[in-house]
Amino acid sequence: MSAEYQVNGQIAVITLNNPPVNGLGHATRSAVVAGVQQALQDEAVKAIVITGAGKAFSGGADIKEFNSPKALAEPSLHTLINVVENAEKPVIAAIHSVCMGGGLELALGCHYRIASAGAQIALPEVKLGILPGAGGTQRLPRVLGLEMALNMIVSGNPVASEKLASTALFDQMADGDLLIAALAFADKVAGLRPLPRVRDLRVDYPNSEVFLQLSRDTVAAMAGPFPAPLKCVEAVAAAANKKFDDGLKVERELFLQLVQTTESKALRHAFFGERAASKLPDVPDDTPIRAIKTVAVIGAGTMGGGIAMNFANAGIPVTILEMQQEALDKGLATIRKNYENTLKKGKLTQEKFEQRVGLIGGTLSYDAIAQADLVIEAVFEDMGVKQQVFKRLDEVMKTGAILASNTSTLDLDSIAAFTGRPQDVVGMHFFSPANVMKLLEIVRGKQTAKDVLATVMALSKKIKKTGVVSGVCDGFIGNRMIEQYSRQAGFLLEEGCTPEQVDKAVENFGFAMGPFRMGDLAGNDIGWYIRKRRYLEQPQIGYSKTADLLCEMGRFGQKSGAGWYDYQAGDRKPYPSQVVSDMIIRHAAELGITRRKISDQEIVERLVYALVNEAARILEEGIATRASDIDMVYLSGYGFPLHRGGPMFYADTVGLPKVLTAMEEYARGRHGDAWKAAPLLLKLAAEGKSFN
Ligand code: 3H9
Repeated sequence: MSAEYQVNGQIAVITLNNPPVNGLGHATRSAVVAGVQQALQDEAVKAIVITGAGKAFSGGADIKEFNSPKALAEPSLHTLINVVENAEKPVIAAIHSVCMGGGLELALGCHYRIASAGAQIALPEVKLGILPGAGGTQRLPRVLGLEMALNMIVSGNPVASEKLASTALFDQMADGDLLIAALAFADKVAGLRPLPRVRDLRVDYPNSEVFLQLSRDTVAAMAGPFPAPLKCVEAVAAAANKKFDDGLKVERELFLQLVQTTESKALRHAFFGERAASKLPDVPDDTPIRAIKTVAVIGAGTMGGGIAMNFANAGIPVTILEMQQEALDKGLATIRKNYENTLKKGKLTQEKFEQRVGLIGGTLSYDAIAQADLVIEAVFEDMGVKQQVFKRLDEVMKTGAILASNTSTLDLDSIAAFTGRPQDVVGMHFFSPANVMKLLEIVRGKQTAKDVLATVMALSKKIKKTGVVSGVCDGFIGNRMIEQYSRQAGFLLEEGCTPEQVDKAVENFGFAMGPFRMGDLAGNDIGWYIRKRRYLEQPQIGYSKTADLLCEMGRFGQKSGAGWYDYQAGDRKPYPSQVVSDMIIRHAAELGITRRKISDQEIVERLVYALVNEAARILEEGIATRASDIDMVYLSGYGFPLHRGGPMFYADTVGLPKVLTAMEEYARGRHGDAWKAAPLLLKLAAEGKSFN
């Protein structure tokens, strides 16, 4: 059922009922229009209340219908709002929990609005790359004023209903039961005429053009590659400068333009991708989860400390285990310092600071963590060390505890085999800095139990991470792909690029950081260590030796004061390095390579298509559940540009046949073997299909 109709005395109550958030899809819109018409025809009915069942008034238009015929099918949201606004009996919106987007636009079309405290009020469309397209940009400024409305529309951020209590948005705040209050209010206004309509209000703002110009300048500077924020300003400007109906036309035109943009499609893809990632086809939503009330972390290094902070931030007590008192003290002091910095920046209250610091303890004894519900190992990336830790954990941890490894490359199934309870072992691969980065790769071993996966996926939401499940393979989803990207970056140096040229090209494409600046930040020795292992295990894989030569020079990156770039003391700014440039040119000469001028387009294509090709294999092998999971890994953990939607979405946008044609071209160059197309990519391209 998409909306229920009931008559309560003289008042008709229409309850939106389209779980999970009462999205205004076609069926719901139709049901509400039918309800209003029924109420208008029923002489016994004097007023109409519209409210929402469950956990929302309404989360807005049904995003799943966008770009489908249902989105525009009559009754459209416009028609619905017109029917409500032109009704001859008062219509009252009874708002609670969530009132967003089209939901708020519907409420603004009602004659009166009554709200419970704590409801989230927002026009979040800009976050989906669009603007409120059902009158929100014209009506909100009429009740909140130009400035407050513009801020809400351009930011998309929710405001608590009680903060808007004194504005013309709400006629009354409900104390106690919302429906009882709404019915009483409806009785009170049932006979009042004329019916107030938001569209009839004026947008009063002296010198509005000066304010709007300032807003255009500020928003243009902040919007980056996204067109929607500036269009939001344009639509709001129309509310100030034009008659209501003309303003609506401007809004409609801008909405239709934005909804077709790749940027908006990418944002919507990311919205649904994030939610889809928390679901596994063979782990049903009702899988029981284990209670995680206490957590232990093994290792007080940068990673262990960052991981611990996530749990303290979520109010979960966490104990860090170290082998030496000195290392433990150092780790705990670093955590404290991190929190102090946040406190100093005013991003944490004193009370929260003390609470969080108080939730993190330290120990040198395994016995002290035996009762933890979850233990996460964050020790040195070496199988021998992991073996010692997991054997010990198997001995001491209580039955039912989840044993997680933060390994980024090692075989989780081998780690699980060090214990007598492989079903309880799972990978929780955090990304550095672990208290900041959103991504959490959840690694599913062959024997990982379903309730363990369900628990960790639920926990990832609690600690505000984007959890993505990966099967077991070298590097899992993210690092396995980045290896191909890094290989291409290395080959490009030999063939003619400088590190700064490569970095600049991918940063212009939209990556947060190019591969060489990233290497200097993360530490070039990490990749060196992994490659040394690969040279033994998989000698057939070719790498550029430039990165090894760099490490042999002791240039590990920012931490050693020099890497691909030079650094000055106390400054993280990278300066092009003559020494590195000489090394690259010398090495290319030794290989007999005639260096050439390489275009930015080639740089970007080689790096990004290398990701895409490996991702196609990952998808085909079932390491990732769906293409959008891979996009979520890259958007939340590797700085892939959000407006391009992730590597798979981007490849779909380019067109898979075009991607393949470029790959064939690169396969004719050096290291052509790196461009052997993944069978899935070939298949989809041949069938005219896409990844997503
Ligand atoms: C709009 O209104 C356009 C108009 O201006 C003009 C039109 C002409 N549609 O986030 P959660 C699903 S644009 C369809 O995990 P929470 C979501 O996919 C719209 N589905 O829960 C998920 O489904 P599943 C403007 C939606 O409690 C489930 O709900 N509105 C929609 O943490 C739970 O989601 C927005 O941009 C939707 N509109 O947060 C609001 N919204 O279980 C976007 C949610 O199958 N939504 N779903 O994975 C949100 O910000 C949050 O979902 C909300 C709930 C705060 C509502």
